[in-house]
Amino acid sequence: MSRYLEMVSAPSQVKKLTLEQLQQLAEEIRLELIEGLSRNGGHLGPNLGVVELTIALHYVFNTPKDKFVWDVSHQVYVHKLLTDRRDRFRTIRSTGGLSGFAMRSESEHDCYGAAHAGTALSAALGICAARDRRGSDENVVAIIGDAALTNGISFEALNNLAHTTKRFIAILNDNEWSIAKNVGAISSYLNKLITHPSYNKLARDFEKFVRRLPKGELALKLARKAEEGFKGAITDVSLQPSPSMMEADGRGGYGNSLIFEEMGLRYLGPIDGHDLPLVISTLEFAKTCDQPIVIHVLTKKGKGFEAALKNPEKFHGLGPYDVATGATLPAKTGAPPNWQDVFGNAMVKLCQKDNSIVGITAAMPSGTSLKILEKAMPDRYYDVGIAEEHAVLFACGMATMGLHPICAIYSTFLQRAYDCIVHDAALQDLPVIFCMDRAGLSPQDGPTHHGLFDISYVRSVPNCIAMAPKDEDELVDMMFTATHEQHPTFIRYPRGPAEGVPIKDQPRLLEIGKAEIVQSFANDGGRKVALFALGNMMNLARKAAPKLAAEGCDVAIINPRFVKPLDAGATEFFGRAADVVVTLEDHVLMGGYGSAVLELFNEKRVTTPVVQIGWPDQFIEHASNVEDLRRKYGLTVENIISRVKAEMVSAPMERRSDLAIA
Ligand SMILES: Cc1ncc(C[n+]2csc(CCOP(=O)(O)OP(=O)(O)O)c2C)c(N)n1
Repeated sequence: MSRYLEMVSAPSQVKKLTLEQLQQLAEEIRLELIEGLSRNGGHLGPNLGVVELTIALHYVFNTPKDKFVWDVSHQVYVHKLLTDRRDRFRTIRSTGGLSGFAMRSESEHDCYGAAHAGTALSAALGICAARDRRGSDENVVAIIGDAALTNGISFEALNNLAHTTKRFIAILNDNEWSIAKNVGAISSYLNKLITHPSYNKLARDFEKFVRRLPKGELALKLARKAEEGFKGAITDVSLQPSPSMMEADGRGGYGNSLIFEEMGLRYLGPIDGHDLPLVISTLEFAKTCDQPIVIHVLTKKGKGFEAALKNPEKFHGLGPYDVATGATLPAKTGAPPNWQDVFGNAMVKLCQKDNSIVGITAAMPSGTSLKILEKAMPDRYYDVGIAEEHAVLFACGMATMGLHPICAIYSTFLQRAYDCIVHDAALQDLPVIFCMDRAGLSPQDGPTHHGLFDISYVRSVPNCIAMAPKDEDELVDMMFTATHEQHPTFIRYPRGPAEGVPIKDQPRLLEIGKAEIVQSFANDGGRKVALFALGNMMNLARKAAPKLAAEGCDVAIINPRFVKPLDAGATEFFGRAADVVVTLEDHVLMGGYGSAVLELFNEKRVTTPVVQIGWPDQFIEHASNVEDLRRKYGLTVENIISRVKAEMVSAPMERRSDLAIA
C-alpha cells in the first residue's frame, strides 16, 4: 500500500487529505523520522514532538506566501518532508545533502534561516512590519520553543510586538525541555500556566468551542466574536484571582499577571499539540485574529519513540542509533576522550583545588560536558539558560568579586556575546575565562555552527589572552594557566576526539605568549620550511613534516600556543630563518592566526613568503565529516606540500637565509 507520505510532496496536497488521512500521515512521518535518521543521526526528539503541529500548519496556511519562521529550526525536518524535499530527506546533514536547519537557499518554503536560538520572534516581526508597510496579507507564524523563549532577544521582540503590528501568530511549542531540562523563572512560569486550574478550565472551554467551529465564512464570524469573549475571560482570570489562587502563592495567585497579555498579545492555551483536529481549529481561529496572538502548545519531545521519550536530552540531537532499541554506538575502546570531556574533568580538578573557580554554561551542560562539574560539585556550577550575553555579564560580575568564572560556550554561540566581551570583560580587564568549545568545524550542522571566527573577534580586543592547545594535556595546562591570570582569557578547542596523549597529574603553568618549538631546523642544507601549526593543526603539521623532508626540505615545527600575545621572538626568528613559512589554523584566514603572523612580519620587515592554510572568506557548508570539508578547501597534507613547492619555485634562491638555528 502506498503511503500518504509518498503522495504528499507539497503543502497543497496536505490540504486535500481528510482528518483520518492526516493522522495516518503523522504516523508515517514518525516512522520516516525514526528510520530515516538512524544512519546519520540528527535532531530526532524535537522533530517527533512537532509532527502534528507541522502538519496542522501546512493544512491551515499556504507557504511560501504565508511565512513560517522557526526558532533554532532544528525542528524543521517534518516541514522539509512536506515541502518538496522528501526524496532527499535521508541525505540530511550529510555531504551534498539537505541542511539540518531551515535555509533560504534550500527552499522557497524556508523564508528565514536559523540555528542559533531566540531569533524567530524578531525576524517574524520584521516580516510583519514589511508586510504591513506594503499592505499585503501574508500570515506570519513564528514557532518558538519554551527554552528559546527564555533568550534575551525573544523578550526584546515581545516588548516591541504589539505596537508594531496587529497580525502576528506565535506558537509556543512547550515540551519543558531545552537540550537538557529547561531552567529558570520563565520555565517555572510556563509550568504554572500548564497546571493552573483556571487556565485549564479556560483552555477546555476554548477547546470545546473551536472543536465545534464550522468551516468557511461562518467560522470567521464566530471566531471574531469568540475572540472578544475569550479576551474577557482571560482578563477575568488575570485580574481577579480567586481565593484558591491567593492561596497558591500568597501574592494573588499564579496567573495574576499573564505575561503575554500584559505585553499586548492574546494568549490561547495551553492546548495539546498532538491533538491534530484541535491544533488545526486553533490555527484557523488564530488566522482570524486582528491582535498578535500566542498559542501555547504542549508537546512531548520524542513522541512515538520510547527510547527518545525516556531520554529527551540524549535524543535532542544524536548520532546513528538502533531503530529497535535506540541504542547508540558505544565509544571505541581505547579511543581518545572527547575534548569536552577533558574540559569537564579538568573543571572538577581545578575547582577542587581552587575555591575561586566556578563553571558557567548557557544551556549546554552535556554539549560542553560541564555536567561533569554539576554532578561532582553542584554548588560550583551555573546553568543560566540560552543566554550567552547574560552568561558573560554574570561571569564579569563574579570576577569583580574575586572569583575566576569559567564560561564554557561554543565558539559560534559566543559570537552573540561579543559586546559583553569587549565592553565588560576586556574594557574592565576582568579575569573571566572563556573555554570555547567547537572551535573549528561542526561538520553536520554546517555554517551556523562552525566555530571559525573566534580568533579574529578576540584578537582585535585589547587585554585579551587567546590560546589554542595542540592536545588535551595542553588544554588542561592552559585552563590551569588561565586561572592564574588577571585578564580575560580565551581557550579554543575543537569538537570530537582529542589526540590521545596522557594527561599529567599536575598541570603546568605556561608562560604567557611563549610558543613551543616542537622541531627545530636540522641545518642539513635542505630548504627551510617553518610550520606554525595552531592548536589541532599540529596533527596536520606532524603528518606534513616527513613528506616535506622527503622532498628535500629542512622542516621546523612550531606550536604557537598563543594567538595573543604572539611569541614575537620565536615567530620572527623562524620567519627570518625559513625560506617558506606555513601557518596552519582551523579558522578563517581573514583576521586569523596567519594574519597575526603577517602583521608581525610586516612590522619586523621579515620578507619570507607565507603560505596560509585555513578556511577561505566564505561560509563553509555542512558535510558528513571534517575530512570531506578539509579535502575540498585544502586543509590537507597534499595541499601544504604543493603550496610549499610552488613557493620554492617562485622564490629566488638568494632569498634563502643561511642563519644557523640552534
Ligand atoms: C544562541 C544559542 N545557544 C545555544 C544553542 C544550542 N541549542 C540548540 S537547540 C537548544 C534547545 C532549544 O530548546 P527549545 O527552544 O525549547 O526547543 P526544543 O528543542 O525543546 O523543541 C539549544 C540550547 C543554540 N542553538 N543557540
